[in-house]
Amino acid sequence: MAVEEVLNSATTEEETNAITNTNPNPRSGGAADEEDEPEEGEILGGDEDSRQSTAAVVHQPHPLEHSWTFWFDNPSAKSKQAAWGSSIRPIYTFSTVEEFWSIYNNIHHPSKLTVGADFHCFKYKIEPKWEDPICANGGKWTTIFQKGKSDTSWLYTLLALIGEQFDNGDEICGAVVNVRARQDKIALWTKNASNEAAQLSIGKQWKELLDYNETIGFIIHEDAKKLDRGAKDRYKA
Ligand code: MGP
Repeated sequence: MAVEEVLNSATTEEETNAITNTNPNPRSGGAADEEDEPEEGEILGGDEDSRQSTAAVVHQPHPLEHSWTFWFDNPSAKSKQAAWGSSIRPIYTFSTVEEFWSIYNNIHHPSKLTVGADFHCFKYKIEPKWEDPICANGGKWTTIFQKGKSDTSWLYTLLALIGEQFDNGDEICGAVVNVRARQDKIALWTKNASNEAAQLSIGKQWKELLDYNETIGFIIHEDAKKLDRGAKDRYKA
């Protein structure tokens, strides 16, 4: 099964649990136990080969094209005195579909994060900072959501990233959700801001994936460094 199919099919908790279930005895416990109880006189054992192959499918991990790292910037650890970024921490690196769901299902989604939090998912070994050498010449597309309304778009963005759904996926560094007092923002960071065609393709594809109808802007990190909040959109999609 292709990675995209696994990702798209594993969106319910039930299915996720099926994929991530590591219980060595999945038949134990619960109502299913009673249904699975052998009838008196039933021959146990059955088709051993098919049981083994089913178990193999359930436990076979599905590797992703890239490894990804979740990073978190805790608002209470941010300090006006400290250098920007000194409180950003890598949380977990994953490289299979199963690992993704096991972490995603056990962390707060944006609507449950405290105001000021930044939650990132970046390709392994790329730091979510302008200073990272791979991000340095890049920029970001930003989508804006009403407060507490970014959970679904955040999940769709993550699935698009790890499922390699962008035509110019090599251009992508990662994504971040910023939880702020009045709104949530999701930004998609890319590598080569000067490659206009690639940036526009990513921006348009991302909007389609999210079904996002507003115009979005692309800001080059160099401009943000120099002009801070005065930086203007270099591209629009
Ligand atoms: P931000 O967090 O990307 O914007 O940058 P936001 O969410 O609009 O602002 P906030 O105040 O609501 O958090 C905010 C400021 O953080 C920037 O103007 C920079 O001063 C600093 N900053 C942000 N980033 C992503 C970087 C970075 O990668 N490197 C450095 N040195 N500073 C950054």
